[in-house]
Amino acid sequence: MQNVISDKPIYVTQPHLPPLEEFIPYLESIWHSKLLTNKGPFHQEFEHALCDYLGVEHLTLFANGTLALVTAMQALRISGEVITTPYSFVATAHALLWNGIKPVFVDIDPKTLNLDPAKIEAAITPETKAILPVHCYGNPCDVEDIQTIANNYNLKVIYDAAHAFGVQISNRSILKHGDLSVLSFHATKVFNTFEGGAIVCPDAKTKQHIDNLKNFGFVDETTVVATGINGKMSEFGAALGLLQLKHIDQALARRREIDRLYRTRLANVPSINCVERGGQTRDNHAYFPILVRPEYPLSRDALYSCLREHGIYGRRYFFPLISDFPMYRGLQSANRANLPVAASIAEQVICLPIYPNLVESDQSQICDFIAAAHEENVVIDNRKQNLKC
Ligand code: T4K
Repeated sequence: MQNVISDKPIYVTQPHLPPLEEFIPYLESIWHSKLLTNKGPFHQEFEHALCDYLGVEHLTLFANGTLALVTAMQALRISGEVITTPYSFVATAHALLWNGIKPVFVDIDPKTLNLDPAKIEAAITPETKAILPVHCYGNPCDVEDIQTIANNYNLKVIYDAAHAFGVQISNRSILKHGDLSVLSFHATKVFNTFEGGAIVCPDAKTKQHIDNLKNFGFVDETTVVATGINGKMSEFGAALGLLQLKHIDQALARRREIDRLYRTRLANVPSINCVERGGQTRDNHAYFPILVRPEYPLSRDALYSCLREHGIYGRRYFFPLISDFPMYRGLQSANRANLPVAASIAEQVICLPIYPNLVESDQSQICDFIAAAHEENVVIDNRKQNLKC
């Protein structure tokens, strides 16, 4: 384990970009028209193209996923309490606080790592107005059970689908579930527009309302009907998105190969579990999370550090839990005793590098490295902390 795997760092992800020369004509068009933002031609074209690609009827583009989440709550006039998962990126719950909404954390299912529907009902109070589940890593939530609970208690469901670009269940877009679904097109996502996001809406009226909200609440030149925000995607982002759509299938195919190789190579490493896919009929392989079980000779953090020392920058998505951050810690639902599954998974997870340009020999060595840590005489102290690799 003395060898450095790669002479350059391997990060958890690397943005997928089209050939630069293909983007130049789009830039020339923007420079020529001088239309930079505010629903320009690329914005309109990208919305249509994206609806076609994703198999949804209506969506509205945003500058990023976080603004889209904040606006989704505004659009449905959510207040009071919202049930959500602690096992996500912090933006999920921050979107609630920005709206003055109290997050109520509910534990996750040990298999899907998404909000556990069996635990939702116990957290519902008269103040509960909505459920905000996350399709974590692109793995589908239990959408049927969640909808049944929402129907029974008259709750809205807003999916944080930041990881779920292109995912389908039963050959249908997962984004069609719930009242709204929110996407992220951040640089680190499967599909990127540098920064970007979108809200998938059920009908034209909702889309129009959100279109107004993301433009300060203007409905015409002189009329403002709501306390809107500036959430608009620029023409630059929309143009890049249009071009990215031409390459996305190839990128997803490469991700599928990487996912398959990891699963094959890590299958026989004791105490390393690859998180199972969730039965989606179309996957996006957005992340490759492994769980480092307690029986593995190194602690999760020791393996994580050791990988870093060898230039492999996996990430512990999602550690710490959102509920452990200072602004959430004081909530009753943030008590770890309430969230045993999420707390345990957060202590075990490492997301390994996955992106279309990941070189097979590098990936192979990452797998060898993880296997070797198990097989070779790795020197550790009793608490598995001080690894010499
Ligand atoms: N909901 C969920 C469930 C989310 O996961 C997210 C975002 C959101 C909502 C909010 O959506 P946005 O408002 O972001 O659209 C990253 C991303 O910043 C964040 O978008 C993402 N989730 C989260 C899971 O991961 P960091 O702090 O881990 O990113 P960073 O900058 O450390 O990047 C990771 C690695 O990627 C770097 O080590 C190198 C590589 N990288 C990154 C960037 C930004 C590049 O090679 N080039 C780049 O430009 O949060």
